[in-house]
Amino acid sequence: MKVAFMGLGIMGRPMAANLAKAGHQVTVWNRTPGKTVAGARVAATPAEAARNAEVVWLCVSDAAAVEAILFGPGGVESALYAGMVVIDSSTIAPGDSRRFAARVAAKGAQFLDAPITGGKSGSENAQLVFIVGGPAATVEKLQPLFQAMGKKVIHFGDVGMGESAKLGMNLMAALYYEAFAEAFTLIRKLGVGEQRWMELIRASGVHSALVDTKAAMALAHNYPPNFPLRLMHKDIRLMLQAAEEAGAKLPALEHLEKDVYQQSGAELQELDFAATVQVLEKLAGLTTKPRGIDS
Ligand code: NA7
Repeated sequence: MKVAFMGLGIMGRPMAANLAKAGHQVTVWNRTPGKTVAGARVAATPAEAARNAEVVWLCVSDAAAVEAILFGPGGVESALYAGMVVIDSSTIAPGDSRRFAARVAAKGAQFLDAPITGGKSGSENAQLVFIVGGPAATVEKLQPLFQAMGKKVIHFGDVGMGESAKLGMNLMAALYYEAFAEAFTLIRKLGVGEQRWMELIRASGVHSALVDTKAAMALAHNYPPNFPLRLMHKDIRLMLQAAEEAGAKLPALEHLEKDVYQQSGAELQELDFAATVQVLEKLAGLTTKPRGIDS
């Protein structure tokens, strides 16, 4: 298929590369020039990338970025035509997805939300899970593209429902990691051996893939960004906003945002969100100095 891919960040670049690798005709655009993808053509503007594309795929930081790419100067809007599909893998508010869908539909094109989970490694290894909202027939039509980048597609209904489901899932990731981080801080203060304690966690019912990945970072005090802290903070704000609009109260998440994420300094923002444990370590007077991953 002819695909225009917008946003070559941690997640987007490997996604575009996997589309090209699977034989699709890919044109890429990124706000900051200079980023390239093997086998893909580079366009100077979103409109140029989108011209003649069957599908426009976005994966950018936030709703402001999606809006700028679609409707800003040199945006995709001028290239929209009836039958074209715009699909957005950014995590944004469900209401923003619906707003963009209405504007895209005014030009006869379709908009789907398809946020992703799997992190940097999932994107690189084409193991992403797509969490999709939009017309079922279009989801079906896009299967070859989903397959080139991921391992699973879960369809939740109308536009915006993918984002809603993603926010619920990331809420668990944020709080679950916080549970680990607080427990890890406590056992260090109590003098329990870290490696021996991990043996207990791995043998117990609280063990999970998330603990495996993030615990290795916390043990090494080394946080290469799989999912950057600033983006998890953005998602937590979206969850709290969605909860307020829907009339739900999320006390633990409110505390996490205020007491941990708001206290994370500028130096932590580009690190993986596992680096939030450093806020707790500082409060507890524990060292946060990097050490070898095997120590
Ligand atoms: P990154 O690695 O921070 O990449 C963000 C991308 O978004 C990158 O290509 C940025 O371009 C682009 N961006 C950011 N703001 C804008 C604006 N205003 N206009 C155009 N493009 C913009 O994020 P990830 O790849 O980890 O994550 C992407 C999404 O998936 C995000 O919603 C996550 O929550 C999930 P740049 O190179 O900075 O010019």
